[in-house]
Amino acid sequence: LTFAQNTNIRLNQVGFYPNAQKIAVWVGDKQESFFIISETTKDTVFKGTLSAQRINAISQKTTQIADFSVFQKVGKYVVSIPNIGNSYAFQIKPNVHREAAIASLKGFYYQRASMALSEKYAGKWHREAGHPDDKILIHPSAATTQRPAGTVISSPRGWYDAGDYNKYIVNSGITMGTLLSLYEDHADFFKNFEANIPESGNKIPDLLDETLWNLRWMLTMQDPNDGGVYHKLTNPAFDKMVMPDKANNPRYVIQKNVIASLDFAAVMAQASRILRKYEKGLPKLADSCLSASVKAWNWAKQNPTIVYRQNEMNKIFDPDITTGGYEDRSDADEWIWASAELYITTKDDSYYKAVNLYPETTLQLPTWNQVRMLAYYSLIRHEKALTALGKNDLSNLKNTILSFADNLLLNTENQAFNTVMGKSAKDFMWGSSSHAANQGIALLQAFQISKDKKYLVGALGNLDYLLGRNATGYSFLTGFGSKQVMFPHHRPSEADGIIEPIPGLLSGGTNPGQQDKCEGYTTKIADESFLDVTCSYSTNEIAINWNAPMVYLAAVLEALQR
Ligand code: 9MR
Repeated sequence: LTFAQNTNIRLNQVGFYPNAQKIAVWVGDKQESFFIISETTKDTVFKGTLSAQRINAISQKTTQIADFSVFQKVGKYVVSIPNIGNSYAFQIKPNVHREAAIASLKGFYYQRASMALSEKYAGKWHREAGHPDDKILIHPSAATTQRPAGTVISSPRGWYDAGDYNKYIVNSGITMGTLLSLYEDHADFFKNFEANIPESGNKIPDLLDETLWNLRWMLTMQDPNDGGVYHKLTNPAFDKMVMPDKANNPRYVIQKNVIASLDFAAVMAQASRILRKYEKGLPKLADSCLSASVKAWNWAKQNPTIVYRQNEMNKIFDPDITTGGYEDRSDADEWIWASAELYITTKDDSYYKAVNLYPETTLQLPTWNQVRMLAYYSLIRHEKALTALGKNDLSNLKNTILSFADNLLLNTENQAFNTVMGKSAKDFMWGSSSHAANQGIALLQAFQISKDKKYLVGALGNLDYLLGRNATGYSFLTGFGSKQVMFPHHRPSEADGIIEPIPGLLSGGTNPGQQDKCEGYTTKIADESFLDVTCSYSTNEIAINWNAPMVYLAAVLEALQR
């Protein structure tokens, strides 16, 4: 224990469940053995042999695995490698990720527009209300006879998308779908899961209370005259790095389009069936969601070619809009998602038959522009409640998800960090942390289908990745771990004058694209390209569609592993 800390021993810096896999990774020259040493007594409590060396397929660096899974005693420890040094301290205990799960849900509360965050809930990060959004202008791209350009509408609430203060329907789609699916998959677990938000203690689980803040905003984004849904509510250009209440530029709702409308339709259909059980406390909301969903679906059917192309739009309409584009090239997956959710909720076969739900195209992990798997997760989850038509396809569909998950697990035991994440450079893109978390969700879905523990092990490994067992050595969840992200690209965290960033936010993570062109990158190696500076929006921003799978992964592992 007299050794110095060596940050090249990589592990989940929060800790491990007593009866689960426990792995640390040594990045460096060949070593022989390792020890687990108690932080409190300084006693050596476990001795192990490091694995054979592995070569990182991306960086060619060598690693060795320290597997101490068989050591199960609750406590606080370090991994020690003779002549090398000690790891950061970590815990072994039940519920070891409960705080991270709660904090990542609480992260959404900190993103709330249109309300003050009081000290009671926000602690030292309390702040003034920003963006009342009760006087929003109809942008010329969204003008109709009933709502000509310049018409003022009210569109309050919702979450800020990310480090910026705009609110985007497409990205709200996958975010809400992920959180609502988390609820549907583990409703019982959320009976006892409070995040100290203003609604805590009411009769609705905090997970749903939090999503309601965004759901109510989304409902205002539908044009009541025709059912089409606006792409986003935004300033013309990104705000400076100021607090929300200091960002007072005029805001607009922008062009209705088919992808925003279908994402909206999917979310509203799913929300409707969930909120049906809470009708007493939320009168008529389930009905409103369902009729909003159907209207959006019908608008999409009537306007299937209207897509969002920001540059094209700017050639025609003023003012120019330069904030996040969320321009999706393909709508096939949004049709699949909306039809599946409407079918599940209404049991009306015509939605099931309306689109080709099972195209031959390769299945891809969910992301804001790829939502097909969300449909499949929902269909499988609701198997028992489906009509005969849908039930018929279910065994094939389950096999599809299982083989997708098997493919994720393939060769994990040879990967440099023994994680599903990071087998190839393709895993590292803008928002790669959410890719790791979404891989985790796919594995957890496979576990739900098969009850085969290997999927659980894979999912937990990706949580370990996010909390430190990775090539950067960072824990990507603000407020958690020993080597924390301190300077996320996040306006409130930058502008509030408080040293610690707002906690419970998932940094986008490693991305060799380096699109921000900030100074300070030391490498272009795909699994190492990360910069903890505010400037680096392409590696170190935060976003709601990244936090949602983080909540899912941490909460479900808590539900299953404890
Ligand atoms: O997450 C989005 C990523 O996939 C895109 O490559 C990137 C550039 O278009 O935009 C990301 O989304 C950003 C959005 O456009 C605006 N708010 C912040 C989002 C996260 O960086």
